[in-house]
Amino acid sequence: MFIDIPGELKAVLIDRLLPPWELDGSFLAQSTIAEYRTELTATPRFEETAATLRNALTAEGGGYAVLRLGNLAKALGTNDDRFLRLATAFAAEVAVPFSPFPRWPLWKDIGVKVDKDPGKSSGIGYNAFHMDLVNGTLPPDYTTLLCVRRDPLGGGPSILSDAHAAVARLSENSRALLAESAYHYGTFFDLFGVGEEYKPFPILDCSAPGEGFVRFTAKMLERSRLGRAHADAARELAEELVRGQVLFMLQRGDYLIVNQRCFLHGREALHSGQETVPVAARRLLLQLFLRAPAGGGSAS
Ligand SMILES: O=C(O)CCC(=O)C(=O)O
Ligand SMILES: [Fe+2]
Repeated sequence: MFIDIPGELKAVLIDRLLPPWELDGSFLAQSTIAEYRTELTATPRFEETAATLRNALTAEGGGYAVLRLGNLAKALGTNDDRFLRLATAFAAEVAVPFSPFPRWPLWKDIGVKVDKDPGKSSGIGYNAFHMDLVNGTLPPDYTTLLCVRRDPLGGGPSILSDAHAAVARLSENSRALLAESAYHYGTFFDLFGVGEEYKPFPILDCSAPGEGFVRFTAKMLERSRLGRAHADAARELAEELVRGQVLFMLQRGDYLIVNQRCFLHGREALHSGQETVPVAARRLLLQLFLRAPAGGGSAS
């Protein structure tokens, strides 16, 4: 689901100077949320665009959206605070922005590191289907990625897949295995706002079919020791996710928002030859997480 910023809205947003944001702990302060909303609700077609965005993320069968901020990025520059404040204001219309990493700023850089595990965040290889912060009892409701620079060599399309649809295509036996607390992944250190460490966890919880998190990362298949039957069921899920995937290339200024209760995400490999690209010219995303207020409603 791609959402363009209407021309009239873009024209006004370019001249709108939002104030710097404030944090309350690791959450965007309610005063900032209110201030940004007051500034923007008067803007023609802002509310309508925000409603389209929320609907794309929460409607039946929905669960992700790409808000196309490329025109704003072009007019303001992606390094400009004004651009990041506008992206933050759109995010705040979906749910409350927060940082689970106490030592990081609200928006976290995801650059390209040629010497990192290629399958992990900021690695150069295939970043398999996953949810972010999978091993917290309360993962972020939304994960969001703002594209500052695409891979200059042309690789790295994003992949998205409807998690509940993939689960529904599995056998009952596999689903029963996925519902057992037999899975674990990664470390849990110095995190905020995502609950406690969950280890081991079930991939499927006892929510009604089609609801709840599908607590999954295909990265566990290679990086966690799992029992044979449980690993096989997880592998089947990974295959179904790929079968149902959509794939697209994020462009400069594209803002991908993923409802982690519905969709899992990942990224195909960057193009070979990243070591020949200067660090400052490599692909760069900014990541921000969102928490929906308890009760499942949107932030507004
Ligand atoms: O590089 C990307 O497009 C995705 C990165 C990602 O999913 C992550 O770092 O969690
Ligand atoms: Fe991710």
